[in-house]
Amino acid sequence: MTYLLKPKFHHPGLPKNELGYTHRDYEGKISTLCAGCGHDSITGAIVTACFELAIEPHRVAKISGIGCSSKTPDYFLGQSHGFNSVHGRMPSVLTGANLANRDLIYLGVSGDGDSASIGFGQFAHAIRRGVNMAYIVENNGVYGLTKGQFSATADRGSKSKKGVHNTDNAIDLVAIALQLGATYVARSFSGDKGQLVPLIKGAIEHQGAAFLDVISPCVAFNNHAGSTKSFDYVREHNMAVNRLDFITGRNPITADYAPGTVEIVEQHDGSKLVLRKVAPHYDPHDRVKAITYLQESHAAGEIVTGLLYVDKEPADLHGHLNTVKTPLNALNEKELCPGSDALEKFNASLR
Ligand SMILES: Cc1ncc(C[n+]2csc(CCOP(=O)(O)OP(=O)(O)O)c2C)c(N)n1
Ligand code: SF4
Ligand SMILES: [Mg+2]
Repeated sequence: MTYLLKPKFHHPGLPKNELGYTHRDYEGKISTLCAGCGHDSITGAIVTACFELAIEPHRVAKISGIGCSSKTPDYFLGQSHGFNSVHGRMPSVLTGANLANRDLIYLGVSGDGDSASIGFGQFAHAIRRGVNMAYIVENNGVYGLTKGQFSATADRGSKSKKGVHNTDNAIDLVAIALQLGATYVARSFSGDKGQLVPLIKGAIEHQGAAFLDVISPCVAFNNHAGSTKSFDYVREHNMAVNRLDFITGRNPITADYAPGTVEIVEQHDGSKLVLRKVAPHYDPHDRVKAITYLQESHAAGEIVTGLLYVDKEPADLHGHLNTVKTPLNALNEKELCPGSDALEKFNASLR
């Protein structure tokens, strides 16, 4: 893969977070994506979210598949663990890593081709198992890396750069994630940093399967009239269900909200999501209503963005399997191999 290292010098006056790190400490290599690609804005939002959350970089594992979107982990969190896997296989690699070491923060980065076509089964199973992760799809409606073929999230009737109409129905990954039991489900737009950064922070702090679909226009192959994933189309049809600030258990990031229009959602780990409602009566705690709302908005030609659903008390795969609190990769030989008596007892329990 081509890459360009970023020069290390930076302004000595750059603000630092509570760990003493600057924004620059959360960046990666210089992006080689097309100038103006939505994916670069998502990279910027991830850097800001991790800086503001004061995450220790060595506690993050960023895992991706193949595609322009899956290249982006090279451009953020240069001091974190990273694994660029195979097309559509990010979810299973992430699940395995998470089972081996539950102490890391798992950031799954994928594309719409990666997750809605070749990796659709993998996406579905990681979500339904409740793997503790922030799963981000950078959704441009095309296979950007392989020159702009329609992906499975391209809307029926949308037009390619060459003027071809898409005749297939679209997969809405947000609707599927809701149906499969994800405990944090949101959609955003790469061009809306004010909405995207708090949604990423919420997904990272959420202790369960968090899914975030980010519409991210491909300026090379999908930013023309007729595309439903272009900057202009999304700006015209975007309908935000809430405005969101994020407060960690330790440190208020922002508390600038008008009383009476705000709802504070406390997550399991004590971090708080502050929802500023703009859509009347929208309740982000009701899965069935979220699914209905999504369908109604889609029928009305709107793209709903914001936090659509959050479970305040999520359970994750480790909880379902009742694994020990110590990460499995930290267990010693005696703990992993408790001896022949224990094996005999276990075998007897299966007879
Ligand atoms: C097993 C396999 N099949 C096909 C490919 C070719 N391929 C590489 S990237 C890609 C699609 C990428 O689309 P998407 O995930 O939407 O990412 P984008 O480039 O749009 O960000 C395909 C089909 C591959 N690398 N591996
Ligand atoms: S081809 Fe599209 S998705 Fe890939 S880098 Fe260029 S603009 Fe971004
Ligand atoms: Mg794509």
